[in-house]
Formats: sequence, C-alpha cells, structure tokens
Amino acid sequence: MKLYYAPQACSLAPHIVLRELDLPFELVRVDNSTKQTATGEDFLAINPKGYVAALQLENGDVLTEGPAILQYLADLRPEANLAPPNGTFERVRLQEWLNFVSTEIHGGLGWLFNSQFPDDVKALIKEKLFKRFVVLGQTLERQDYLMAGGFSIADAYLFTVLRWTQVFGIDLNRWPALMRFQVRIDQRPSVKAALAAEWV
Ligand SMILES: N[C@@H](CCC(=O)N[C@@H](CS)C(=O)NCC(=O)O)C(=O)O
Repeated sequence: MKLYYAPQACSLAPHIVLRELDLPFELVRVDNSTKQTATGEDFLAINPKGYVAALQLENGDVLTEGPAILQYLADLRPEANLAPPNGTFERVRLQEWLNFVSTEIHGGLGWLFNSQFPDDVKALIKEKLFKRFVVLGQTLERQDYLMAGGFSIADAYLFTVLRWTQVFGIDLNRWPALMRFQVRIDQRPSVKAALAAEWV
C-alpha cells in the first residue's frame, strides 16, 4: 500500500494507524501547493480531489476520505481492536465519533488555515469550535479515549487534528481533558514513529 501524505496534515491519522497495525506501506509525500508528489507524479491523476490522505491499494485502487481509509485499515487487522466489528452498535458509535471529528473538528480547524477569511469570521469559527471542545472534554474527562473500549482509529484522527490548535495559538489547557488526551496519544510509539517519519 502507498499512503500519499503531507507533513502534519490529516494524513497523519492513517499514517499512525498503519504503524499501529504494523502493516507494510510506502509513504509518498505530496506538495499540496503544486499537487506533485516527491516521486514526480501528478497527484491529481492519483486523487482528482487533490487532497491528502489517499491510500493506494496493491490492486491499484485508490481510497480517499480519512474516515473511510481509517476503517479500511482497521478492518485489515481486526485483532488489533482499533475498530469494533462491522454490524455492531459499537461500530456505529465509532462512526459517530469519526463523523464528529471530521465535520466538527477537522472541518472547523481546517477553515482557520484559510488566509482569506477575515478575523471576525475566524472568531465565529473558533466560538463554534470551542463548544465542540467542551463536548469532547465531557467524554475525555470520564475515559481516556473516545471509545470506552480503548484506543481506536477515532483517537488517531482526533489527535491529528487537535495538533493544529498550536498553529492558531489555541491553548488546549483551557480544556484540561483534551490536553491530557494529546499528551497520552503523543506517547504512543506509533505516533512518535509517524511524526519522526514526517518531520523532514
Ligand atoms: N474530506 C477530506 C479532507 C482532506 C483534507 O482536508 N486534506 C487537506 C490536508 S488536512 C489537504 O490536503 N488540503 C489540500 C487541498 O485541499 O488542496 C478527508 O476527510 O480526508
């Protein structure tokens, strides 16, 4: 498998999960401004959506959209328990979190990267985002991970997007459970290895 990624982008989540699962993979860096890969390919020919993450399977199929990629990977090694089995209520609960992280947290923080947005619009986005942080905090105050059963793909995703708060000067200590969560996930060997591999 090939994971097309950009350093510190949302592709870090499947990168962490590939390492958690000890699956063989190749990392291919994408320059998001030129849409060229480090290997000289036209990224738009691989993923016409033009964004990371994209996962190319051994048969050539390309899978996109973080929550889909994460679930595909987790299901390759169900014994690792990074996602409850399909067809269970717990799997739907996981999908509920993946969707929340994708639309409310990834989506919200993602808008803040847009340099064309005026400050008052960014302030409104932050106000909404902080309400979502309170919701996350309510769960993470009573358990270490989003899912009661332990570390899952949703945690890899949440960790990845919450890291961006540093870029915008948002101090996660305002939501202590979120700060503790970031520190906890940051200590995982898979996370350390993924960050080291992307740090170029
Ligand atoms: N809906 C996509 C969004 C992916 C996304 O936002 N990718 C960003 C990096 S975190 C990107 O590559 N943006 C570059 C662009 O849109 O041109 C997903 O959930 O995977």
